[in-house]
Amino acid sequence: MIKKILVANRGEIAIRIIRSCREMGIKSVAVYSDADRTSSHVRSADEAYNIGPAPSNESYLVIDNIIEVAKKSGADAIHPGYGFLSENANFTDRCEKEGIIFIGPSSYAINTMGDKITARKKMQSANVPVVPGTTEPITDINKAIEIIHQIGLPVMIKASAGGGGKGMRLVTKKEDIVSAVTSAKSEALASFSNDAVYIEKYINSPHHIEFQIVADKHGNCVHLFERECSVQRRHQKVVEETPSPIMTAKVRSEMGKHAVAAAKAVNYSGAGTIEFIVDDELNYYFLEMNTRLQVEHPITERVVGVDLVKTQINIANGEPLKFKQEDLKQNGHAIEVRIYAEDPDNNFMPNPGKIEHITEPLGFGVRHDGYVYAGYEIPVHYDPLISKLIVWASTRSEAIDRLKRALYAYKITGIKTSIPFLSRILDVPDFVNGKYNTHFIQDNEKYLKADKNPPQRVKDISAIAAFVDYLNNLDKYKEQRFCKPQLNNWKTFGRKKNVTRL
Ligand code: MV4
Repeated sequence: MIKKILVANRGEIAIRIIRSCREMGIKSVAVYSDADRTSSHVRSADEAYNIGPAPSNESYLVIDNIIEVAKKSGADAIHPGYGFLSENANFTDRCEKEGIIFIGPSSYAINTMGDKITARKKMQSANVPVVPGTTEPITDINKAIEIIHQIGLPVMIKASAGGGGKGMRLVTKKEDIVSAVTSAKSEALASFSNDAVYIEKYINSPHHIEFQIVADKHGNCVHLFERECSVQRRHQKVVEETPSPIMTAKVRSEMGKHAVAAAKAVNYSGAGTIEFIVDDELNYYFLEMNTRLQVEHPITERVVGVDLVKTQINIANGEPLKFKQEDLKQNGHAIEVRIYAEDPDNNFMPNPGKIEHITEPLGFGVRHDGYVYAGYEIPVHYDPLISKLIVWASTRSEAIDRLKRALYAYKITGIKTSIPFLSRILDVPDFVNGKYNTHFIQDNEKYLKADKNPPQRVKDISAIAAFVDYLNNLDKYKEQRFCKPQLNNWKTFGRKKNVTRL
């Protein structure tokens, strides 16, 4: 039985995992880089250890350092969260070698799904629909041209080691085939040290719909329905919701069965996600499998009523799933938005810096998974995700109203955030009507741009508000100008290395 878990991650997801540990009576161990001494995941765990300098390849990605802390602290298991080492099969193998439970799938499942060509072959043999295309790496350009003639243009050239849009080329004209294959191969080699590429028919304006699955080590596997993730910007998800506004009961049930078949084909255990691209006629094709807990897992938790982190831990303990497929139902509607420290009105430039003030939204149907606090300085070294706002309501329309209300109440000063952009999305007619695909953001630019010239009355009110704030906080303003900034206790405390029991 797992008694102590090392959380090999930072920020909001580390806190999310620690919460489930505490509810299960499991001790938690946080790790932190030099840049993260003041991050609140350090405080929420039972113990915390420094694992190196700020850059993640010197801290959160260093397998030796994490294993060393696991041993020193006596952790019997490691939860990798998402990103960092979560889909690194070497890390999984190393944990096994050291007798530490890796809370996730086998290295075989990670490797098979991580290589897209191998995954496509596996899916074909399990009768899971894949996008028409090749299941062998392109070695001969003339053969590639021949295949493209059979499939028909347009096609996508994709890196086998890729995913999330890297090493991908769209080919619309015959003349471009050779250069697209050549450049995709060299980009794949540079990014992944693997130049294998394959061909897929291009699916125009697809939806990104993914299915959550969980599988235990006794051969039981169920799906927890879909998440609609088509609102994306540069392959970054912005809004996720469940149920998908375009789904029908029949297609949902078929896709769910295929998602389970996909997981079973690699003997999967743990929580995972099967990504599909779906066209307007609801034809769907396996795209890739994410062999980790995902950022957007809370919407599934809310609608299905299952704690996915607890489920992962129970599976790692060797327990059978506590529910069968027929026990699971979708209840109501959940939407998540990702709040980033970035300036939506300046090309989404990352905007790390010090949070002056934060008021988190509360109330019925609102969940806020974050990690920042007033006075906290967001490090430049990591993903600029500040938090995730998740709302639930019995209908989609009420969920949208609730999310608007929560975003209205959410106040962060000191840095720019994506909050205003997210609010604008919720007013776009195509979003309100649930009629959107992966082109949503580019198709709705005119609705999503900030009004550069607010009405005079808004400027007047802002000026008055700023002046009233000044009058009410004369002391603070003086202090800012003439005093040294107050020493932050957490910074002082965090300066000691290998602090236990923070
Ligand atoms: C595609 C596609 C159209 N046809 N494959 C982008 C990220 C990577 N996971 C796969 N991606 C796509 N693959 C074929 N055959 C369109 C995309 C795509 C996309 C997919 C999901 C969500 C957002 C997207 C944005 C642009 C392109």
